[in-house]
Amino acid sequence: MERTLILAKPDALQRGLVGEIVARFERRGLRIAGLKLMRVSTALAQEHYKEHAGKPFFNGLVEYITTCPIVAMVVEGPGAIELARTMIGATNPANAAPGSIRGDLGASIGRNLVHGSDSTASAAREVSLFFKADELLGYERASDPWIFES
Ligand code: DAT
Ligand code: MG
Repeated sequence: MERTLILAKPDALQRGLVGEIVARFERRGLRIAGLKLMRVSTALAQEHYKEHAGKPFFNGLVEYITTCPIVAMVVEGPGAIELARTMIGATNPANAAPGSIRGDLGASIGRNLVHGSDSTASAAREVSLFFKADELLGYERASDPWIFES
């Protein structure tokens, strides 16, 4: 079982695509463990994207992610980190496979709609940056209609 951080970024909210994005993860069979509308502070944006500090696009990236609320979500399931990355598609929508979120809905690398953690270590780090432990909820196994066997 893995958990990964998904962000519907400001362009997803501006374009009214949050429902579409959440629905894709639900339909694929990943479970929502946390979900909230929030503003990203400059400090949180810089920490979240710190691997990119110093790159030419860093300041624009931080500025953009802080301009408008985002929807932050934690989804869980077996292999959730890689599965979510595949569903999101390549960073540049021009290279993203049709059927992926960026490949179906995105057109620009700076407005590529969604973030997904890229490794076990980054998922753990990013989930804890965006969610407190008590904001992440489990499910009752006995009445669980989830598609994966336990
Ligand atoms: P990903 O979001 O696929 O994990 P990343 O971690 O390499 O991609 O970069 C984080 C974000 O930074 C990415 O979603 C969009 C932006 N970005 C990356 N490379 C860029 C570039 N060359 N020009 C503009 N924005 C870029
Ligand atoms: Mg990344």
